[in-house]
Amino acid sequence: MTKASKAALVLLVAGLALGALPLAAGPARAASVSYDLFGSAASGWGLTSTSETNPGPVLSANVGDTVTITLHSTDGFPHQLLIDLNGNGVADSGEPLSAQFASTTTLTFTVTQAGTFHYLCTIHGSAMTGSFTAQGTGTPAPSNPSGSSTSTLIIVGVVLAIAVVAGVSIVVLRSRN
Ligand SMILES: [Cu+2]
Repeated sequence: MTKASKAALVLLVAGLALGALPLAAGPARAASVSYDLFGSAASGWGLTSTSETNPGPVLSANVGDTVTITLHSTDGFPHQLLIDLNGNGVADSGEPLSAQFASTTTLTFTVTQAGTFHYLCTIHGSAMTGSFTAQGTGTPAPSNPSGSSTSTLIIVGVVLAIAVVAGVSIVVLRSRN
């Protein structure tokens, strides 16, 4: 094997690896997780309107996931769901917090840290609690709400692979002269 063809082979393998990387790493992380959560001041939270308990159900997701919780008030009173990431019992900047709802609303957030957190109603406090578990490394995945950045990565990978193949062809052609 000549030096030129060795170099070409290395370039080709590197190019293929780079091209395949985004395909392997891309869409696995950014899953969408949906819950319906029913709440009342007297009974707590439940995944159905007839299964409310306090503490309520354990909700779970992976770091990087987009979580959508559709909230329902089953007693007609206003409630407000807080995912209390720092455990201090009050809503702080950066913590997922729904609008107040006396019928229904939707809370959507991206999971950015691993751990087990309490959720609670900011209005009824300890009468409406539960826990939220986030599995993962604690390193947030790149946010990818529309899927566009995965497509971009795939295109970049394909362009890289084509560029490497073109480069290899030139090297091989030159080495023949
Ligand atoms: Cu409440």
